[in-house]
Amino acid sequence: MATDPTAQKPFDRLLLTGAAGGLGKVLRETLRPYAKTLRLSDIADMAPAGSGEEVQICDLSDKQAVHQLVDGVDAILHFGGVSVERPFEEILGANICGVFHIYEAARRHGVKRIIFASSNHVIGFYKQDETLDAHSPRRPDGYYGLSKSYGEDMASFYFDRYGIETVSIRIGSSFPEPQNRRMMSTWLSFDDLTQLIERALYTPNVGHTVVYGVSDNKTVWWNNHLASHLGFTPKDCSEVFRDKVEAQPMPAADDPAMVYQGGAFVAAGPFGDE
Ligand code: NAI
Ligand code: 15L
Repeated sequence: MATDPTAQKPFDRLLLTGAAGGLGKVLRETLRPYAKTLRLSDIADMAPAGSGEEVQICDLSDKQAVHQLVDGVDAILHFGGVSVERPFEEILGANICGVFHIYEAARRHGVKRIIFASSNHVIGFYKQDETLDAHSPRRPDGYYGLSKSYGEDMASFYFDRYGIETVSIRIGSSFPEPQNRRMMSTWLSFDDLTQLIERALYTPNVGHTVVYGVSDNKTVWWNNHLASHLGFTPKDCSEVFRDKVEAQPMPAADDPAMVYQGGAFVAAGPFGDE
């Protein structure tokens, strides 16, 4: 049973990075009940601050700027960064230096809880007929997946060393609806994402918990038994979109989108050979 967010607000000020992005725009609306103040940040422009909001432009690769950004917040939802496969140099500043800056700033400013937007691409090289849990060895499918894997290790280290707790959400595909056959398995509705974030914020003693962010789809590749303490019970299911998705041409059986959990990401790159 989801906690009534209006009954208690455990956090005065929540920081959301990546607030100008696809998920950030959604969470800007749905996270409103969970804090007195939402601090919204991105490198890109955002809509001006409304009631109960603060807007702060910040490049995650800028250590000093991130330290200023984190000053005064109680918990962080780290959704900012490069969200697709790109050359390593682009991933390095935003995702790898960026996640380090966020954790160091959290340590210095006494932040005790982080929700990290990890990705299914930390395990993207598994085949679609395999079922994984949070202890399955990671098999990143590119520099982007590697950066999320590094972020999870950063979370683990900062818990062991400094007691900063993190829920790393390995988000599947969080869009208004599944866009292809693969996403029939990986889809995470916005409502289920919001519920999962609520559980990640409210559940005590999470240590470093890894949870797969996926809706209650008919066929899923990920088992969340190791994150059962969160009490995440997804409500939505991709089946309602099946006819629409299956009206698309069928890809070849050996297309990465049909073979690997990470889909087309496994075949992106190499970059910089030209
Ligand atoms: P998005 O690309 O729409 O949003 C990411 C935001 O990060 C953008 O607004 C961008 O301007 C910002 N950003 C990029 N570089 C930055 C930098 N150096 N400093 C500050 N901000 C920077 O991605 P989306 O779909 O909203 O995803 C949000 C997060 O969730 C990302 O971390 C992504 O990796 C993760 N995720 C999303 C999934 C999805 O299905 N939407 C699946 C798995 C993970
Ligand atoms: C991700 O990690 C990306 O951020 C998102 O744009 C989707 O491509 C998603 O994974 C996916 O695997 O569908």
